[in-house]
Amino acid sequence: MKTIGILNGPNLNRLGKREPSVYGADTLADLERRLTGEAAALGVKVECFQSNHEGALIDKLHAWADAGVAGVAMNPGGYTHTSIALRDAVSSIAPIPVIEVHISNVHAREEFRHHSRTAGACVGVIAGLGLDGYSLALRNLAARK
Ligand code: DHK
Repeated sequence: MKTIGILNGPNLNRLGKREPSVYGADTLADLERRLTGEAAALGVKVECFQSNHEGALIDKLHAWADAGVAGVAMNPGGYTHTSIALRDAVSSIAPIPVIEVHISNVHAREEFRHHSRTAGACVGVIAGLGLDGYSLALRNLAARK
């Protein structure tokens, strides 16, 4: 059975409490439960990981690649806009597909959120669709050969 990684970066452990008007009322546990159920229906498995630390996110991408994950849905949080190292980590696990997910529409927010350093290494980007973005990424990754 295929495994899809769900990677969440800094401050996403605060989902449900953090600016609910931007990020919604569901918690990270709610999201991970939802994706686990959806994965079962798609005939795949998800492995979920969240960290507030850049290096831990990079280490997890490497570990998932070595373990043979079929793809990764990744919300790098604020590292989206700053991290060359995380982008390089995505490139380092090619050709494993990584889809970048943002809960909010980053393009409708502050200027500094308009540019992603990581997106160019990803196969696609979903932004502004709330937690549905993760479900759509999961469905796309599950359907890939
Ligand atoms: C999440 C964050 O933590 C922000 O730093 C990004 C992203 C947007 C999101 O919409 O999920 O700018």
